[in-house]
Amino acid sequence: MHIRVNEKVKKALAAGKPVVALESTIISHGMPYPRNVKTALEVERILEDEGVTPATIGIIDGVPVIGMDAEEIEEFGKREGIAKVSRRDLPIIMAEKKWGATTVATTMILAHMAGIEVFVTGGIGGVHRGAQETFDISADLQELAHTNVTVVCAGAKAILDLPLTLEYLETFGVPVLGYKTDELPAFYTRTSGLKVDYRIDSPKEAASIIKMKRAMKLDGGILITNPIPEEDSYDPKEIDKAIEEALKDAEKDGIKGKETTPYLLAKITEITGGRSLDANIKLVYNNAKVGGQIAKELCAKDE
Ligand code: PSU
Ligand code: MN
Repeated sequence: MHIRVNEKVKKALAAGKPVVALESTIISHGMPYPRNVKTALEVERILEDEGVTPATIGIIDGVPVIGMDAEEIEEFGKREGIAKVSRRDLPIIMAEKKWGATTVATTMILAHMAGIEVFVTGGIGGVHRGAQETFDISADLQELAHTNVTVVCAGAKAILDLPLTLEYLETFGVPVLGYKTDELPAFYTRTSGLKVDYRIDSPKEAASIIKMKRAMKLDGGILITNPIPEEDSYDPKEIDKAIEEALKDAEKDGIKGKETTPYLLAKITEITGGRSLDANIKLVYNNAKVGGQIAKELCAKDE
């Protein structure tokens, strides 16, 4: 095996105890230092409080680490030049023994290799606005189409084309579930005006769907979309304005490909004077809680 699973995670998995995977692109390309590190450690604490073992995944000197320790997370948060690693980048970064931050796609791949079924993050990548011209569709969506991991997120940011993202997921057979909502949440806001396929109202319901899919051998992920708490959510008009401005700046600066998402995230933080970052952090905490509960239900013995 080319991956390193930390002892705590190994033990929990062997004992059939709940483990939740966490990504590292959100740390090194999604949030500024030092709040990225603080957030990553707090997410782990929330999971531990739920009785769940966290496994933050990142690539260190070419080795995918399933469950980085606090020091490694700290280094991930401040080190310059860590590559953003999606599926296509993985063999290169590993062979060349580099550091790499795992996207949703790569975290799913590595979590699945380690035997982890639930993964918590903020937002997934999707079909970008203007993809009809640029073909910019995140590899996260193909990973959801093929890899058996349940991803808990707060929907997708309106930097993306949300209706096309849902169409794409439908085509590739990915169940999109709303957690206590009928609508796809739009990351900073609870609503998008778009319906999800199904609403679920408890971690138990999520677990029973995951188990049924597993029993039927229907490969691919499940997307659970959990809206940001009301009190932390952002004014939709205000955030839309910030997103429009960020998109214009990206075009002006000629930003393309894998740079697009990190650029837009940083711009939105800048434009909102950091307030979008507060919302971003809160929604990740909220997802950790729900994802932890789902992981626990999955491990619970059937009555
Ligand atoms: N969306 C967010 N925050 C993030 C990301 C997406 O709201 O941090 C990160 C995730 O790691 C995701 C990646 O997998 O960006 C998608 O990048 P791309 O669009 O280049 O596939
Ligand atoms: Mn892209």
